[in-house]
Amino acid sequence: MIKFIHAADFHLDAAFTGLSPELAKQRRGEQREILSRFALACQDCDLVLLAGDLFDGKNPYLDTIEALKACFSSIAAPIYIAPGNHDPYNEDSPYVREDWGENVHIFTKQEIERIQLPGCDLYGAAYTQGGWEPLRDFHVQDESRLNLLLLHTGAEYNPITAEQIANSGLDYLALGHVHSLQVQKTDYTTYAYPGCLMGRGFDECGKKGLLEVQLSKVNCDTEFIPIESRRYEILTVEAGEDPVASVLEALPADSREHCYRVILSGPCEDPKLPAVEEALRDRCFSLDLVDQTHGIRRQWEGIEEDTLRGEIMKELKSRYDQGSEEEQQRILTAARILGDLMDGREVSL
Ligand SMILES: [Mn+2]
Repeated sequence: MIKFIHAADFHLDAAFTGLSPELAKQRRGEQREILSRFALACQDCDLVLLAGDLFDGKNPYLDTIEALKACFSSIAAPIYIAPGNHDPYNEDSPYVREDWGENVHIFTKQEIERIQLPGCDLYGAAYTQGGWEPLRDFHVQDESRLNLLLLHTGAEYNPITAEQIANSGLDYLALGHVHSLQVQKTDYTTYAYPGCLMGRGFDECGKKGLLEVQLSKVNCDTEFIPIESRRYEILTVEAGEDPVASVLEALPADSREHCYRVILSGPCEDPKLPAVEEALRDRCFSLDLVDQTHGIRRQWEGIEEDTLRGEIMKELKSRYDQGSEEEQQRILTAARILGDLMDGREVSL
């Protein structure tokens, strides 16, 4: 059995475009601190597999390069890197320019290479320009060994298929590119994306981290290990009569550490956005407040008119009055959406 760490998509020095310039700078600094927590999680393993996109672009800050080098040198295990589409292996890549230390091996070619290690055969390839099918005609060379493949790949660049994975003879396929955690199995092969190491926007919500894998010929145990970091969270809150109180009640105790998108929803005459914003300012690392409330009085609005709107509202109201509870909910939603559409408001679902 071997025990290894599988991580990917650090995206160091990402722009954090959703934050103010000061907060974005702070977050880039924090990315470097996260590396030391990452290194701690890599103690006590046989291998570290990094499946690309460690850098967000080809010109990371020097401080970032130094932080990553320090991270690598504090890890006892050998580290293998398969560069990704954000940090492709080519002549002006930091992977070429810098000396990453003796325990770091970087795959350099857009073709699968085999490295024979004491506990396993490790295969890997770099992303250089994309446009190939890494697993086409691939099969491991020695099925009696533990076989691992490290690869940064996505459907739009270097597609792989479930059938190719199933025919690969691999025990574990360590992937990068997809920023959410995914662990899947064929009859024989476990293939996984650990997700990104830290969130950078509301499309990367929740806890982020790495996979710790214990692999033998008969078993594969994967454990997700979160790396403490600021999270992105989306919170939908029924505004109710007192939107400030509703939002404060919905926020978890550790909200100050994290980036929040708070969506105010439901019927509400006045969502009191400035007051909500003021109340939340010190309760979140960053706040993106979205108003999706709809006015109470807008229900059946225009029903008295002698217009198309009036006719539709009368029809809906009569169905509402005779409908079951479930139908009434649907009719209310329909009436609200119709009202929004006819008034040219943004439709809130
Ligand atoms: Mn990526």
